[in-house]
Amino acid sequence: MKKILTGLQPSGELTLGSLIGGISQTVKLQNEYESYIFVPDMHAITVRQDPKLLRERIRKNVALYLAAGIDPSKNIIYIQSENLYHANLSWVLECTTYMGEASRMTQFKEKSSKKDNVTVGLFTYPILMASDILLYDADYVPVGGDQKQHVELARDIAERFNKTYGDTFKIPEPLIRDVGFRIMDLQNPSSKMSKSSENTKGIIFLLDDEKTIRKKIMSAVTDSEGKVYYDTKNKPGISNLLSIYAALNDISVEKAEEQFKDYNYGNLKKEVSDTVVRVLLDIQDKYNKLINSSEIDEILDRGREVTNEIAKKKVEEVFDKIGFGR
Ligand code: ATP
Ligand code: LTN
Repeated sequence: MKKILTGLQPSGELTLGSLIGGISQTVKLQNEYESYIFVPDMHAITVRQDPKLLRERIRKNVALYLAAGIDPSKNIIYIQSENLYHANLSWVLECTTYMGEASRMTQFKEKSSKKDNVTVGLFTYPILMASDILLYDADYVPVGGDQKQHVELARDIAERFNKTYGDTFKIPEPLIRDVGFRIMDLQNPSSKMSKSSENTKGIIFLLDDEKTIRKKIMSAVTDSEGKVYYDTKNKPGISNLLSIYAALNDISVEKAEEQFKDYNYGNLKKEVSDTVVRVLLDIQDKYNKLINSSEIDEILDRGREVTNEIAKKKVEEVFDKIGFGR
């Protein structure tokens, strides 16, 4: 069976973008693949985190994965920092990566240009991500469009290592969902809906209440043309609403476009709100039952055990090949 592997950072509250671009892909694929989903808490500290909040969010992430349909009997679910091999392999991979290729990462360029105290960790972040992927010989990595370049870097690193030391790593491929691969901010539809943005008016969090969800969608920025059709360049706001609707109802954007072609913007927003509310209230209901349960700890204990065993073997193989130790 082929393997998929993905993770969602606990660096902020998960959003509708995280659900559509991240979790829901794994939910769809979990029956056909051996599936790994984890919480990359070590990635989260590339920017400063409050320790108490970070710990809360790690647990919240896991509860949300489960509430959104990740089946613990079909997935290995774990926390990155509970497996020390991730950081171990990452060092070796840092020494397999050139400054030039790491410097080309768009996400680093974007994030570092907006901050004052940029950490070295933010720069080497994609290499830790390569380690996450290569440790488990993942075939496919379901991610949003923004992470494609990082998976491509993991491929390049794996190929280089294999060429130098002999066949060691599987070459992974990104798996980008076609509909809604990039959900945009409702107030600023030319930028990604991001859990780390300062202005939360344009972001739907998975745990927002019904009133807030409706208010945010009804006040989404659109355009003055008054016609509903998909055109991300000239109509980013309307296109985003169509993408959200299509992704959550599992239909094509064309079908959504056809369905709403005679709607005015107010009615379109109302329909989109109804869909988002339906999906998120169902997730929240399940989340509330899970968040304080011991089920989460049992699942994570199992994940820690299984992944440590797999990762240990891979790291020992790597250390042996590069000549470490006695
Ligand atoms: P942010 O920039 O919001 O802090 P991130 O990219 O670090 O977030 P994660 O929550 O770690 O986000 O991402 C989990 C997955 O969801 C990734 O595969 C990412 O590509 C995807 N994703 C996040 N936001 C969006 C979005 N707005 N549209 C589509 N996919 C998204
Ligand atoms: N960088 C990713 C989170 C992430 C990840 C991974 C995703 C860390 N390690 C390994 C897939 C595979 C993000 O920001 N969304």
